[in-house]
Amino acid sequence: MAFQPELESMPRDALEQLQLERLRATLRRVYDNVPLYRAKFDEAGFDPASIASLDDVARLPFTVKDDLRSAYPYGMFAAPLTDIVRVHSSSGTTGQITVVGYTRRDIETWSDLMARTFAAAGATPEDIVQVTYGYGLFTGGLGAHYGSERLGALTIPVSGGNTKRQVQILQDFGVTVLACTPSYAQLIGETAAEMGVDVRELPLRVGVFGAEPWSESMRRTIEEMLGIKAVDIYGLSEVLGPGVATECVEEQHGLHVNEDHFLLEIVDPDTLRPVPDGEVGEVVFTTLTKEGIPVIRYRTRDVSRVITGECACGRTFRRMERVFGRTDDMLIVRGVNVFPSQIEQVLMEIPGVAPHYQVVLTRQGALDEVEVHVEVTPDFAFDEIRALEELHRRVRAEIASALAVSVAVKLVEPKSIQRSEGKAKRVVDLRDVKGGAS
Ligand code: DLL
Repeated sequence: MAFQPELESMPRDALEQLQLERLRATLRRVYDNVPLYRAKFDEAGFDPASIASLDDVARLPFTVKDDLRSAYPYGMFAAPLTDIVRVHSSSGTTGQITVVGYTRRDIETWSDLMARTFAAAGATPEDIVQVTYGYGLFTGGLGAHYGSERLGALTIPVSGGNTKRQVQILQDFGVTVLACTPSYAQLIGETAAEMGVDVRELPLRVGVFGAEPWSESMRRTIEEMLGIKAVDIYGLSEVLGPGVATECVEEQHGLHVNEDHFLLEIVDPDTLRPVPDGEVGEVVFTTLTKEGIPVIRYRTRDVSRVITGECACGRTFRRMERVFGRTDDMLIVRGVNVFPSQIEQVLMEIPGVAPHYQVVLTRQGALDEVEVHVEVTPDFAFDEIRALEELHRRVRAEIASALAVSVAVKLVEPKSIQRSEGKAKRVVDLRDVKGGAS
């Protein structure tokens, strides 16, 4: 079901007309209010009034994370601070944090888009939603919270952490929808099992999972463990927070981008030229209605592609494929590009392998070495050398056959890989640590 069917199923020509009008207004707004954009446009010889069609967007300069860093904290806001009612901050692991601001209207839009997200996942006002994304500067908690309330669902603002209490609430409050990262959903399932609670017996039926890359086979693992439908949701602070794109539960095939609010492009990360639909590249967004901090051609560093063709659910918004990973997380193993999520996809298909792994990078001389640490399931006979050797051989062989490059594999004991209550850390980079991994 759609939350705003008249918008989400708009005819394409009406949608493109709306996008063009909104793009014009956005360009005017940033040119008049944000010195950085005025300077960039002037330098590129771009007159915001000259935009005649959506294709003209290719003439616009890109925006990158460093632009936001250099404008820290409020320098890229396009509305006066008196009109800003909320700020969030991005969860970057390196460098200075970036700050994003929302006007009251931005919060309204965000709430609608997150209500769309929950509705697309199959939630209704009858549902009881446990929001386990972190509340705070991270956009996940409050973003999901406002959307669930906007939909009219009963909303439980638990935030992340205290996993046993999460299970308790899941069990006692009649929760039907769980919103958290896929890796935390796994930990909740595992913890429930240890507590003797079978989540499959509970009323829980839908997971609204995102904020980190996860593979199709991870989805199936989680769906089976929890007895639910798991839906992928995508977004980023610089563009909005969650609510940029979402899968529909009917098809679970690609994430519908809320195109009435965001212009989607996929570009070749080297040439920065837009690639044809269906080709893989870096995802770029231009916001069309944001007031607090509009972004023009923001380079997300996320890698995906457009799924061509119409979706059977009736939404007309184009779909992007689940994000494979970030260009920063892409490994180059003897010349072959590999994303951790591709390794995950292979691992999850192998019996005896638990849904917990880490990719450890070290440097041996001038060469980068990759070792995948793979946890075995608790029922696996870890002390049986033969079984261990056989599993080790199989994991290596399957990765090599799927990715066309072989990597070192280390099987590790159950529970030895650190669990996450938010975004999982799949890549451990020890290349700058003296002596490498021990
Ligand atoms: O993670 C917003 C969010 C919250 C999305 C809750 C979904 C659910 P940031 O902390 O700014 O915002 O991180 C954004 O996370 O550029 C992607 O690299 C990654 N990411 C987010 N959703 C997905 C997803 C939030 N479904 C960054 N699949 C993005 C893969 C995702 N990666």
